[in-house]
Amino acid sequence: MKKAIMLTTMILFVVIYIYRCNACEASMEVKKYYPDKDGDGYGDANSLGIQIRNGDPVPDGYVEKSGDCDDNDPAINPGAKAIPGNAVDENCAADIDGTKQPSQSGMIIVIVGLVILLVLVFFVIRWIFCINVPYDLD
Ligand SMILES: [Ca+2]
Ligand SMILES: [Ca+2]
Repeated sequence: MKKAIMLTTMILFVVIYIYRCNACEASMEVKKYYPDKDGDGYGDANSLGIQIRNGDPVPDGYVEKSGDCDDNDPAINPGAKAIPGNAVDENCAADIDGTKQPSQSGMIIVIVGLVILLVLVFFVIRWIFCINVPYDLD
């Protein structure tokens, strides 16, 4: 009987300990919040944000989402629809009306891909037509 009481006590202790640890970890989790001056639901993209523990009150004017490239205009945010031809980046895509140029590394990858494709096409054509190109012209 004494062993059963001790075992039950130990199990109860472990269950309480695990429950408290999980509750403690949940309250220690933090989220970032960003200032949203224009109230469109997207925080200032240039802000580092503030960290708030789960359950703690979020200050007024702060939101979870970031990425607002113009936090003074509620019509401009990552969720807005792009309007072509007006020279304004409405959806904060850093692409004003499709004028974004591909990056230099992207261009290099495209060029290398084209060279590899041309070499493959050359060998396939050569194989199809059985062209014997003499390598040693002596
Ligand atoms: Ca905003
Ligand atoms: Ca636009």
